[in-house]
Amino acid sequence: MAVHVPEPVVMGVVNVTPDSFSDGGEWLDPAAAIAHGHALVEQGAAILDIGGESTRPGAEPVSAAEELRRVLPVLDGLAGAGARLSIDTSKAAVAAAAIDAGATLVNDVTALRGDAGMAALIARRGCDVCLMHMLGEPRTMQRDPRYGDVVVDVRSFLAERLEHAVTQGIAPQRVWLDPGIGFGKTIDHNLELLARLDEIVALGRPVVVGTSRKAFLGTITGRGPGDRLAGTIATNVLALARGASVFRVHDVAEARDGLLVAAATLRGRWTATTTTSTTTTSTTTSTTRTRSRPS
Ligand code: HH2
Repeated sequence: MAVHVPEPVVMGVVNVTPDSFSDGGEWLDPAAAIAHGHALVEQGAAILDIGGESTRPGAEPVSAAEELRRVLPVLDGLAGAGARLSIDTSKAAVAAAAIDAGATLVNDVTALRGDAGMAALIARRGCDVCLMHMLGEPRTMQRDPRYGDVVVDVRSFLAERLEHAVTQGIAPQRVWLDPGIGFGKTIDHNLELLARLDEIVALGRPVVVGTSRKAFLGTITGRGPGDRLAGTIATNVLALARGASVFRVHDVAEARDGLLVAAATLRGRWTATTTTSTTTTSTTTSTTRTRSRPS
């Protein structure tokens, strides 16, 4: 399996919600969410994914007004923080206000199926969009999900959504794809998707992976949401090796380190990082070295 190993991009999660599955309520206060976003940028997040509605299994939907009330002050506070801003929403009204506030990526877990106005908005505003696979909807999605071949089914769904986006006027190079780990999937479905992620990467668009702290990691390791970092990094490294390029994580510093070392190993090329403080702040030197390979 010869797969191109992309430069890993870390997307840090900023959940401005009372009920997210792993950090619900921690960043509901706008000042706390803004400080958290800045900390994630310091740790190496190139993108901040800001969301005001939980999509955990069983979550109840929230109104656009409430979502906006949660995310807008946080977007304002993080504009100019040094990372791209992504809005995690399936509502066009929320996406439109977020774009006005500086977001350049719309992370739509419904893949343009949740709001009839979303595709036209993204086409008009010329921003990037992440289209994610989900079977059903968050309230019911974990009730006995079934597929023929999960990878084939998810891949054809994403191919169809990519085509739909393009027919709605969204430039194909603006579209990122995500298999939707944990969204209407059993543990076996998640593991099969990760093991055969190269088949999704073959669609030719950047692939986003969101395994961070998810339940299947807890099922395998016996650990609660706050103790699933090692499992998260293992899945991110495996996904990188299969060609994924964007990693949506809660624990940015550790994921970034794991991905940098994995990418250097897989590519035989590395860049030295000089640590300039005792915490997580660092600057990267420009020297890149290539490992000599035995002929
Ligand atoms: N996972 C979650 C939310 N948004 N977006 C993409 N593209 N991919 C994902 O895997 C994904 C996502 C769920 O994680 P989290 O935001 O931590 O939880 P909650 O939905 O409960 O807020």
